[in-house]
Amino acid sequence: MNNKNKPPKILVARAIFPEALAKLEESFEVRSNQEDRIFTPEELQKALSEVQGALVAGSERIDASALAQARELKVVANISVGYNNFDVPAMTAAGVMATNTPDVLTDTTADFGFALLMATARRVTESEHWVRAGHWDKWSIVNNPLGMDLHHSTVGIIGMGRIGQGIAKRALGFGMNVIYHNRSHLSDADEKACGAKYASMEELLRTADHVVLVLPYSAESHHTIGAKEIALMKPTATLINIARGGIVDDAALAQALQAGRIFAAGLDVFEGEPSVHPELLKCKNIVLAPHIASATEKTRRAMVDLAVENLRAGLDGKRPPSLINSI
Ligand code: 8YV
Repeated sequence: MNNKNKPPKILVARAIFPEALAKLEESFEVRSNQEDRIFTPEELQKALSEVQGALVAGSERIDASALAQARELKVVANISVGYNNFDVPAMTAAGVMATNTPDVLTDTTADFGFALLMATARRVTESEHWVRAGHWDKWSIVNNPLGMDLHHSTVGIIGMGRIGQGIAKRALGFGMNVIYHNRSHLSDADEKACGAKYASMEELLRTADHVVLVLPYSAESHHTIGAKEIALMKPTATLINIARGGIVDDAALAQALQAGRIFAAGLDVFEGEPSVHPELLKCKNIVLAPHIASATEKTRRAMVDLAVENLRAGLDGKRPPSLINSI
C-alpha cells in the first residue's frame, strides 16, 4: 500500500463515547486514550508528532512546544467552545487548523449557569448539608438557611456572547432586571431580545444583586474579579463563575466569602483546576461544581460529533465548520 492509500493517523487525546471512537476507527488509524490519563507535555508533543489530526479537550495545551515535532499535523479539534488551551498564533505559524465547538452547548451551559445561580442564592447545597447533619429538628421561621431572591432582583452578566444572552433570556422569565457588560454593545435588536441594558463594569458591580461571569479567558480577562472589584459589590450579592478559572482571583474571593464581604459564590471553574484553592473549600457560603456546565449526555455527544466533523473536514482539505484561524 502506498502512503496515499493509507488512512490518516489521528490522536484522540481524551476518552470519548465508544461509538464515536468506533466510527473514527472505520476511516482513520487511531491512537486513543480511553484510559483517560492526561498526557504530560512531553507525551503530548510525541503523540502529535505521529499524527495528521487530533481531537483534544481543555486539558491539552497546544502551543509552539507541543507542536515542535508535529511535521504532518493539519488540524487540532477542541471538544470545547473555549479555546484558551490553544496558542492560536503558534498553531497558525505551524500551519495547523484550530477548531472549537460553538452553538451546540449554548443552551445546556446557560441552563447550568442558572442552576448554579439558583443553588447559590437559595443555599441549596448548604441546606442539604444541614439536613444530612440532622439539624432539621432545629427548624424555625428564622433558623433556616435563608437565601436571596432571584425574582425582581438585578442580574449583571459580564460577557454577553451566546451563553450570556441565553442566561439573560432565562432571567427575563424570572422577572429579573438584566444588565450586562461586554467588550462591545449588543445590537438594539439583541438587547431587546434579552431585555438587557449595557452598564459600565463599575456600575454593574455596584448595582447587581447577582453577578454572572461568562466571558472568555485571555491575558486581558485574567483576574477580572479581584479584591478591588469584590469591594464594589453589594454585601448581599452573589458571584457566579461559569467562564474559566483565572477570571476570578480565587484567593481574594475566599477571603471575601470568609469575611462575609459578599453573600455567596457559585463556581464551576477554578484557577489551577482540578485543584481547588484550599481556602475556598473552607467556605460554607459557596456552591462548588467540577466544570460541568456543558455536561449533559446529549450535549457532550453533540460536542464530540462537531469536533469530529471539524477534524474530518480539515483532513479532507475542506474548511472545517468551526475553524478559528485562517490557514
Ligand atoms: C468543556 C467548556 O467541558 O466548552 C467549554 O468551553 O468549558 C466545557 O464545555 C471543557 O472545556 C472540556 O474541554
